[in-house]
Amino acid sequence: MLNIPSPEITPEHIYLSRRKFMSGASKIMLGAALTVACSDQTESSNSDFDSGNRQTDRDNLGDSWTSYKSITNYNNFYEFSVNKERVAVMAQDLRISPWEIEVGGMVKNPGRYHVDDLLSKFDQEERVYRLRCVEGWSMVIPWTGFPLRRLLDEVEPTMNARYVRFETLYDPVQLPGQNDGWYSWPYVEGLRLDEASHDLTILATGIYGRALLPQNGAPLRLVVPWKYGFKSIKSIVRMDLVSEQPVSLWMKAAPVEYGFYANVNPNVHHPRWSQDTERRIGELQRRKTLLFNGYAEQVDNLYTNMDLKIHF
Ligand SMILES: Nc1nc2c(c(=O)[nH]1)N[C@H]1C(S)=C(S)[C@@H](COP(=O)(O)O)O[C@H]1N2
Ligand SMILES: [Mo]
Repeated sequence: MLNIPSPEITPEHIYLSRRKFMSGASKIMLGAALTVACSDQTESSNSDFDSGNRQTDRDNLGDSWTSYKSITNYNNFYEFSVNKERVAVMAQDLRISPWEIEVGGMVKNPGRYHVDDLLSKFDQEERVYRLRCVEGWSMVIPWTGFPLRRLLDEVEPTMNARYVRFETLYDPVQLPGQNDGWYSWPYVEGLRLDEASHDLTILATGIYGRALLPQNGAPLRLVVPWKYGFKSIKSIVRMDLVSEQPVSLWMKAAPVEYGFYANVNPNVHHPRWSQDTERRIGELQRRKTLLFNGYAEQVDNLYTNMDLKIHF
């Protein structure tokens, strides 16, 4: 039997469920084509960027940053395209300024914020994180942003608030993928309040010290490095503090495949593929996937006494 290493060869998370008619053989050929296209593009170096006054160009496990070119040209953003290599072009005209984000629900101080105001209000920090997509590929991305906790402190969640629910812009004209009736738009994600308040959880505004580009979720996107990439919702316009666990777009689309927690976990496999290993974009060898994407020391206390196979 041909061992297809990962669903990365397919362009979308629920590819198989949608395109059952596609034969195994043509899938493998498409896979080969995409892999070639991808390695072409990831070969490029970071040399066109001055990393002069940075403290490091590696993450905390010693891995090098993924090239800016790959980070900005190999994207999952279904509002534009399910083809990772087309997202960057399709997204370039997204109007990202002015941009407001509304924070409401169970908070003492609901409000609307201009992204520009958030940028001046909160110190922007650089955070180099691994991003592990549920499809089995990963990158190391030097984000700029600020802890989500800062904004939560500002709005003051009330006693009954237990979760944060996030929403992406809904605008089928600018985001043509939202005409695809397979999914329930807008893209929604959620975190438990303690996860949202964790120091690793940031709202990102930049990459490589530059302003975030539309394909990466400009002007403001969530980054939760110990969870699969799909939790890191892009181009956020709304956040609500709620008492009930939010239902995300992926939970609605395929509840057996995508749970609420989505913690990176090599011991809990996707029903259609293993999560044992991943391919770091720009590298040829697959590497072992780490529990909580290598951030177990920082986050495993959030999940004591929880069965991660049930709460996947
Ligand atoms: N709104 C929105 N957010 C999204 C997605 C999406 O399709 N729409 N894709 C997710 C997935 S599956 C991944 S892996 C990451 C990819 O982020 P990147 O393209 O910046 O690397 O974004 C996540 N956030
Ligand atoms: Mo992903």
